[in-house]
Formats: sequence, C-alpha cells, structure tokens
Amino acid sequence: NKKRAWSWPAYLEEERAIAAPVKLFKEHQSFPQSRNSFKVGMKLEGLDPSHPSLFCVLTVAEIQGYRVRLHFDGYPECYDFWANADSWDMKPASWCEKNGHKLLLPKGCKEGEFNWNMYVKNCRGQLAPKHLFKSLNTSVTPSGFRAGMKLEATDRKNPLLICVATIAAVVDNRLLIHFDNWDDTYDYWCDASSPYIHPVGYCEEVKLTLTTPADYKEPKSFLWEKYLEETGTQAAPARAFKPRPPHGFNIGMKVEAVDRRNPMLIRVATIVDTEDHRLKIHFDGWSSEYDYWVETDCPDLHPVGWCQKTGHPLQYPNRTSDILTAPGQ
Ligand code: MLY
Repeated sequence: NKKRAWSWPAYLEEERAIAAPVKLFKEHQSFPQSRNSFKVGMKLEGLDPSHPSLFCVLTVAEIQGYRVRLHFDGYPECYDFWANADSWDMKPASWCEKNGHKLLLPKGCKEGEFNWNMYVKNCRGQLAPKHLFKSLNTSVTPSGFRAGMKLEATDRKNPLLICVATIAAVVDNRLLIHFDNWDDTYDYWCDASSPYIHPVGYCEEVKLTLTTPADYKEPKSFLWEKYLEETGTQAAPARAFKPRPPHGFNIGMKVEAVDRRNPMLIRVATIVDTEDHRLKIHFDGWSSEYDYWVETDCPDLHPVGWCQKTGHPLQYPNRTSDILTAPGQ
C-alpha cells in the first residue's frame, strides 16, 4: 500500500488530461504578483456578495493563502464569505465616504454617529492599511459610461429577463447596474465587456422581449425614445460596450475551483461543459451532482498550480474506487 504524494504533473499524465492554459484566465484568477498581507482582525469596507449594491463594515476573520474570510461586523458568522486578497470588492476604511457611496453600518451603530477611528478604537481593532488594497491602484481608461445612463440588462437573478436598466454608479472600470423601478436587491457590478449588458435597442434588434420598468403604464407601447424623454435621461453610447472575445476553455481541461458547498476549500476540478460565457465545473472523484456552472471570469476559478503558488491547501480528488455519492444513489 505505497502512497506517493499527489502531484498535478503525475495526475495529468495518469488522466491523460491537460491543464487549462494560464492565458485563458483573467488577471484576477491567475497567479498573483504580490503576497496576501491582510491580517486577522483588520477592518475594511466591502461589498456584500448577496446584495452587491451595499458596502458594509467587514473584519478579516481568517487567512488562507491568498484568500481571506470576511465577517460582517455585528452579524452572525453564517454570513461570512471568502474573497481573494486582490478583490475589487474590498476597500479601505472611509472609501465610501470619499466616493459618495452609502456604507451599511455595523448592527447597533447609529447613522451619523459612526466614525471609523472611534469605532476601531472602541473594538480594539485596526484598520487594514490602504496599501494592501490592490484594487485601488488599477489604471482606468475612460469608458463613455456615466451614472444615470440607460441600457438593457439581464436580470442575473432571473436570467431569462432582459430589462430596462440604469447605470447607478461608475467606479474605476466597473458599472453598477440597477433595474428601473425595482429595489436594489437585483443590482450587480460588471464591466464594459459583460455579456449581460446591451445598448438601448438591442432586444428589438435581436427580436427578444424587453422587460419594461416595474409598473410601467403601458408596457406594450414602450418606446425608448419616449422613455428617455420622460425620465430626462440618456442612453449609454453603443461604442462604450466592449463585447468579450470567445473564452477558449475546452471540455476536459483541468482547473482549481472553489467548492461552493464549502467555500473555504479549493478542489481539483474538470471543465465538463461550456457555454458562451459559462463553464460547468466537475470536482474530480465526486458525484456529478456537485457540478456547477460558473462565469468564465469568476474569481473562484484558478489555473492548475494556483494553490501551491499562493500557499492555499488543495483538496485532491477521491480515488475512483471510493467515489462519493449521496445516499440513495
Ligand atoms: N418573479 C420575480 C421577478 C422579478 C424580476 C425583477 N427584475 C426585472 C429586476 C418577482 O416578481 O419578484
């Protein structure tokens, strides 16, 4: 019963598989240039992944290689989530105030009375120093998108709907998409290359149904020209949209991917299906009931070798002889 240490090269050979080429990954998925210098206890501002229009007060609760577990101050641990240290969604203290975004305060703090310096002093915490935020130093090319402009966007929570939408905010090269007359729970951030945003007139051109704003008086007779006039707004210019080239990932390629059911784990995985902008991930040695679809630019997807390079544990495949299936299968 000789056991050799598991290794990617041996595994790829054994499986006669190839690693997904590094050039197919976005910079934020690929090997980082710097170390993760966040420390447990550091406080910051960041997006709530399940309500991305909201910035919240967060504390680093755990470090694992290049990843951090973030905790919402004043809320139960069950809301904690993992992010990469270079995530754009993490900002230093007072970033919201400087950039005109609302900050959701820790539970119990009163609006207008919150002050970062007092707050960290009172809870004997520390602010995460500015230089740790890689996302602050990204160079940005002007895009032509401005807050308030209208467009047609897929509702990511109801992906069959393409709807009348507004750019609620522009920060760096990111756009906050909001759906007209709906609350902000459907909002999401994307960039100019997102496949989920289109210029005004797109649905008409490709003969799809455009979902009009909630409570729009006569949805059947919706006309963009009229709506823009009624709302005193402008359409986002078509030239600002920069469609993505095809992704290049193929079925059978191996990757390292975060386990959605236990997001602290990264596992050996295989691409088992592809769409224009999504990949189906299978965890090697596990039942396909755990397969899931991810966006090709998802920050939880990494090239082979990422865990080793960043000092994160990698979950090796189960041996095929003990494939785990759910009871009843
Ligand atoms: N069934 C959902 C659909 C909401 C769609 C919201 N989009 C258009 C922003 C509901 O009625 O709640």
